[in-house]
Amino acid sequence: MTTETSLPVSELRRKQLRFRGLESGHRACLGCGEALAARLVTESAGPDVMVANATGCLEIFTTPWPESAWRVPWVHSLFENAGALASGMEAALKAQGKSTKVLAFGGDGGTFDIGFQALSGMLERGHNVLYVCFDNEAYMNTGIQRSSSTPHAAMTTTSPPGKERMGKRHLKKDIISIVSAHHIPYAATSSVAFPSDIRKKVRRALAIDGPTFLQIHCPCPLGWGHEGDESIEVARLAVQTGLFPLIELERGGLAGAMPIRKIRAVTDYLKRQQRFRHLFVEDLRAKEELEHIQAIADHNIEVYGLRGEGKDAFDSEGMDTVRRGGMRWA
Ligand SMILES: Cc1ncc(C[n+]2csc(CCOP(=O)(O)OP(=O)(O)O)c2C)c(N)n1
Ligand code: SF4
Repeated sequence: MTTETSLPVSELRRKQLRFRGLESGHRACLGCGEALAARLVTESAGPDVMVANATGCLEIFTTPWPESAWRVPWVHSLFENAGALASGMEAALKAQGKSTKVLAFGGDGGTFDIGFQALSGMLERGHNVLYVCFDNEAYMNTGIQRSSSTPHAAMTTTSPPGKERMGKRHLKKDIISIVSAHHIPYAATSSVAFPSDIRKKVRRALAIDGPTFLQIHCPCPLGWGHEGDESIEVARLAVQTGLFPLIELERGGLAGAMPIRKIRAVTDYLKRQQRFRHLFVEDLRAKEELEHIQAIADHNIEVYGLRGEGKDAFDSEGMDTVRRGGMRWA
C-alpha cells in the first residue's frame, strides 16, 4: 500500500487542506480576473475575517440566491456604501473586544466613483479595515460602461470610438494617489498576474492596525475583449509595459515598486484586447493615441523608478503562478 510519505511532493501538496474564503462553483465568466483575485485575497487573509461587498460582478456571481460561494461571513452592501458598512462592522467588533479583521470589497465603479465618499470617510476616520478594489476598468456587471478607472482611449458601451473621439477621452483616475493622500499607513497596487505579490500585500496590510487599501488589476475577458485563457498574460503585460505599476505607499510616500526587467511596448498590451482595436487601423488619430498611451507608460516608469536592473527573481519577469503557493490554515 502506498503511504502518504511515499507520494511525490506535487501529490502531497494537492492533498493538503487549504483554506479558501471563496469556493469554486460560482458563476463568473471563464478567466475572470476578479474571481481569481478574490480567491487569493481571502485565501491569504485566512478564516478570521468578515467581508462587506459592494454590488458588482463579484457580488452577483458569488451569491445567486439561495446559493453562496463564500466560506467567510459576508455582507452585501449597496453600490455606494461598502466603506460605511465596513466602518460599522469594524466599530461593532471593536466594541465587542473581537480581533476579527474586516475586509471591504468593491469594483472600480464602486470604489473610484460611486462608493468613493464612503471610502474616503472610512480612511479619514482611521477604521481598521482592508479595502480591496477589484479594478477591471469599467462597470462590467451592468454592461461594460466606462468608469473613471477606464483607461484613456478604451472602448466601452458608453465610450464608443467614432468620428468625434477614439474611445474614452479622459485619463484613468489615479486612485492610489488619492487614497494615499488620506495619510493612511499602507496602500498598494497588485495584479492577478502576480499571486505572490497579492498574498504578500494582503498579509502586510492585515498586520497593520488601521485603514489599508489594495487595488488589484483584474482582466475581464468579456469587457476587454480577449479569450479567458489570456487573462494572466494580458495582466502581466499591463505591468511590464508600465501602464499598471505595482507600487506600495506608506503614509503617502512611495515605499516600494516592482521593477520591470524587460520593458515592453504598450502596443504589445493593447493589441491583445478588442477594446483597443480601433487604435490599430490606418488613421492619424490612432497613431497619436498610441503615442499618447506610450507617453503615459513612460511617465509611470520614470515617476516610480520602474526600470529594473539586476537579477531580482521577484520582479515582473518572475514565473509566478497560482499553483505555487497558498496559505494553509489549521
Ligand atoms: C447607486 C447605484 N447606481 C447604479 C447601480 C447599478 N449597478 C449595479 S452594479 C453596477 C456596476 C458595477 O461596476 P463595478 O463597481 O466596476 O464592478 P464590476 O461589475 O465591474 O465588477 C451598477 C452600475 C446601483 N446598484 N446603484
Ligand atoms: S463580466 Fe468580467 S468581471 Fe464580470 S464575471 Fe465576467 S469576466 Fe468577471
